[in-house]
Amino acid sequence: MLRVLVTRRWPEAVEAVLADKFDVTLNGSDTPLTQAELARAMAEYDVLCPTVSDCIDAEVLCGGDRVKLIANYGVGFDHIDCAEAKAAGIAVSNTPGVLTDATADLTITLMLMATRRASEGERELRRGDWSGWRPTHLIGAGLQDKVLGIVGFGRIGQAVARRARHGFGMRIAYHSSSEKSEAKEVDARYFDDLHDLLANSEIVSLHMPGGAETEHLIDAEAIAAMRPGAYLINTARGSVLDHNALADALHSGHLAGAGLDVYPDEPDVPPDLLEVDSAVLLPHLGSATREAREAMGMRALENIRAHAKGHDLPDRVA
Ligand code: 8YV
Repeated sequence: MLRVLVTRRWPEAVEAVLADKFDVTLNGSDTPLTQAELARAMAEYDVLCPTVSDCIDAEVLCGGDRVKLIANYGVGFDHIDCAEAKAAGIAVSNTPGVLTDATADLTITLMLMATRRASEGERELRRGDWSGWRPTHLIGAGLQDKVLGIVGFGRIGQAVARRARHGFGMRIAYHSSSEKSEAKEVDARYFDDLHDLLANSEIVSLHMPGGAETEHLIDAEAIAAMRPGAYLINTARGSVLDHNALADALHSGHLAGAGLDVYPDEPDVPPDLLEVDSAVLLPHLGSATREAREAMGMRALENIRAHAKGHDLPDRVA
């Protein structure tokens, strides 16, 4: 029976199915495993199931040669050194598709919270500072007819576009490496140049993968290219955005607001942003629905099953 290490607790229903089929060890602690523990696991288990809070770097991968599958619990896999895994003969899988709706819903949540100043208002109310209704109190921006610029038009970017277009009457624009046929369904305008997209959008939402290729794609220059009074939403990865530049743009008022779910060094949050009222800050909740988290576990399980039978992995990424 394959020995499987699950680095963080999964929903109980999925753990039960997994434990029925494999010899499973669950990290029951509330904290992630250390790098040394992860490295040791490479020698002690056949399958490793990490999450975004584990850094599976070259040093970890060199810890032993027993693990032959890394079945990631999540769609993004920039926390895994896939080139090194491939060189070591370790397969890597992810869980695409099953968290698309949950993440798109949270993106819309952030967009509404930022444009309607929801966090700011709730903080004011809880402090006891609300003096009652008045015509000019906490005025935000409506979404109807606004241009939503989507950077990265994959599954999640497209799901956000559908919600924004069909649910809120927004106009959609996008930037990605090539034009996508799915854009027709939402009448989306393609921008080959990222800065052109930024300059033409009132709200920008980031949906590109993390990793070296997209690191700080949204830097000070990109933020300067955004329209004065625009909003920036990030449910992709913290690494894609220069948070100092964002904090400056919020402080100066160049941007009217931002909604963030991800950060470069989680669980740390750039301190400058904590002080800005116009930043809505959530703790990486993109896939945090019962439905998505169970489906993610089942999807990881499908990959482990395929691996156990010597079949092709349904979701192989390396
Ligand atoms: C997951 C995510 O919950 O799937 C992803 O890439 O960012 C998430 O929302 C997280 O990665 C769990 O590993």
